[in-house]
Amino acid sequence: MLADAYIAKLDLNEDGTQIRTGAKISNRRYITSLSLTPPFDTPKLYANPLLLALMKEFLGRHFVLHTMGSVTALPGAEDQHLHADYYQLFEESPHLGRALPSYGITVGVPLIDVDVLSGPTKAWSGSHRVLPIEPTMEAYYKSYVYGPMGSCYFWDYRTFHAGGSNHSEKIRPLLFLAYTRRWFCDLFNPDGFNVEKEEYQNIPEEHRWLFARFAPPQEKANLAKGYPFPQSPSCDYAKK
Ligand SMILES: O=C(O)CCC(=O)C(=O)O
Repeated sequence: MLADAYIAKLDLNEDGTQIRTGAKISNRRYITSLSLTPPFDTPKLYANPLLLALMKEFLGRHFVLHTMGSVTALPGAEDQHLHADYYQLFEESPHLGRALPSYGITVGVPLIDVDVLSGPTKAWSGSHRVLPIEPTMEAYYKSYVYGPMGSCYFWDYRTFHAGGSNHSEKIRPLLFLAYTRRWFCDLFNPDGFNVEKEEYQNIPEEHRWLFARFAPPQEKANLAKGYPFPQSPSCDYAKK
């Protein structure tokens, strides 16, 4: 259902070579923002219990859904440029950056069955821990990540990766959900994810903490108290 709704939403030009509503990010590859409207407003997608448990392991208990969108690789899309989703924190202190745990994780959900030829994502394992980065990437193990429709794979915001070429005749949509520690904010992120007042009101109460940055001011304080994960004894400020 998500896949059909997404493909229907794509505004392709007449010869299918461009998507009018998305921003071009590389040859025949477009990023499209998604709003929290049906069918993308389901907790089954953004609040999958297994996924949230994993995110808590990586990000601690105070995390939020930072953004949600999709990257579409049209047939014939070429390899995307190498990039990370955000920088190392404290670049001026490389020894510190290398030691820091994750502050953001991007989760990719293929909306068709993707294999190694139809637009996998290439990721360079361990590159999130290296500063300065080795530009040829030869020092890191390259993986091709892909999976059947509805599966998911994820990477650290600092991991170098790139969308792989699409040699198939099908459009390859990859939905993404990015979870970050709640203090993180990327002011220059072009994905434009936003939750309108009405959409926020439609989020079931038990999941609103994930969207805390869109909450009305009076609700923010309560959300901070109501994080669903057990509190560590050394960190009880959220109770106050
Ligand atoms: O298309 C992909 O597989 C990955 C895209 C990506 O990493 C990005 O646009 O930031």
